[in-house]
Amino acid sequence: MSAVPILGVIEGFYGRPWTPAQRGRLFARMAAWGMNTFLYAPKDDRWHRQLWRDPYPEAEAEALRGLVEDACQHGLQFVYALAPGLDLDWADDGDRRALAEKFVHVQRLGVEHFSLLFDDIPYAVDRAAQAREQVSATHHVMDTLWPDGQAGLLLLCPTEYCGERAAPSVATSPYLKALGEGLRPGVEILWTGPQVVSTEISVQSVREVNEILRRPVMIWDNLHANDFTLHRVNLGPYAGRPLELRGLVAGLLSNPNNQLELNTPGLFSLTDYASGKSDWTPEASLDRALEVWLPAFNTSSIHRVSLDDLRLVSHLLYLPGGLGPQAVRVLDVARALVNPQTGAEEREALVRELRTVRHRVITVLRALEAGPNRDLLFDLHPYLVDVAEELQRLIVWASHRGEDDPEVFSYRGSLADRLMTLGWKT
Ligand code: GDL
Repeated sequence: MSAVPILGVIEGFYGRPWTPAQRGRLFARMAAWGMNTFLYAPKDDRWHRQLWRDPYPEAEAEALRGLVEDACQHGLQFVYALAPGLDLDWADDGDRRALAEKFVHVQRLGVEHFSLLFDDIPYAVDRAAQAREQVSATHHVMDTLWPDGQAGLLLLCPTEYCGERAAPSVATSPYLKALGEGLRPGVEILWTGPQVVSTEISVQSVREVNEILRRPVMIWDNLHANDFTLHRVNLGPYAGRPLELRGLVAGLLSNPNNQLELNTPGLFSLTDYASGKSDWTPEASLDRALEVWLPAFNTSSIHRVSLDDLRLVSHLLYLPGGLGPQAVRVLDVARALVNPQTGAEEREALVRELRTVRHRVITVLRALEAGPNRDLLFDLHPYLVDVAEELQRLIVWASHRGEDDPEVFSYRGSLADRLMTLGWKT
């Protein structure tokens, strides 16, 4: 039994939205794991954000209707989000009308729960005034949708949606204060924690924001999001959130990796956290999640993937806050290998260790290549290849030291890789 009333997934990332078939698979998993809410907010559905005023064309409208039905059949609340903030002019009657009409259009497609997103838009000079306009837009939408009183969820994503965006601070932000004072109690407010991608969300930080917003926040969790980088995918557990947090929030919604098939560890572990007992730990939760995920890897008779192999893959591609324990070891081994002080004998042992790691990564890759689960293969392939290739280059280089150096260090990364290695801190 989940300790939070609203538990689910946000399709809220930038980039290619999921397909109806992908969402169908997600809904089945969410239902099986005990989640109850799906927030539809793909930044690059044009009618969600760029063309927010326009109704969905016929084919897209039918697809949306089908999606709402699909969610409903899986027992999930489907929340439709509109993101009008890029150019909504609240002083303009036409825009007020357009906003109301768009929500009614979506309501006619069967949607019962709604959301207004004002994230990632320019700040007004007077932020409190900006908040008051957003309050007024939200109430206008509610009154249009529900003339007899609120009949579904209404979620609002503020422009200051995390601690680092609150000015001058969470406790003293005129913007957050105006939202808290102005918004009707039935409106839930989304919050990503201290940062956009919060590696930790403390109890104290949530108490602070709840106080100024005068309600428990609904967490929009970007812990597993990866739309801001090509360099990583997040296969670690739900972590960095104390269990006590569950009693302080209106809900927990994860905006996960773009690669749908790679979200089983993070999403399963989130549901596991939501219903976890006092001895719950991220590490144990990860193992339970990987057990659920493992059969997806063992669909061919040619290669077998073990739970240990999968744990290794998860540790190599872990969480934004840090590497998994086995990746920490791999990095230590690699550092020792490139250290000129390391003796020949030790080097051999280190190379053997890296070969084993690489072999296990390749085993996972081969198992997927041989099986029918192409979606999982294609989602995971780039990341496994990336790790295996870099390990191989290191192994070849280390094995040839003292001989003619093979050409393994020609630079293969991008400008972005080089910028990342500059080592400055924000
Ligand atoms: C954001 C965006 C979100 C994006 C995420 C990670 C919120 C509220 N908005 O700021 O769409 O996926 O960062 O890049 O999180």
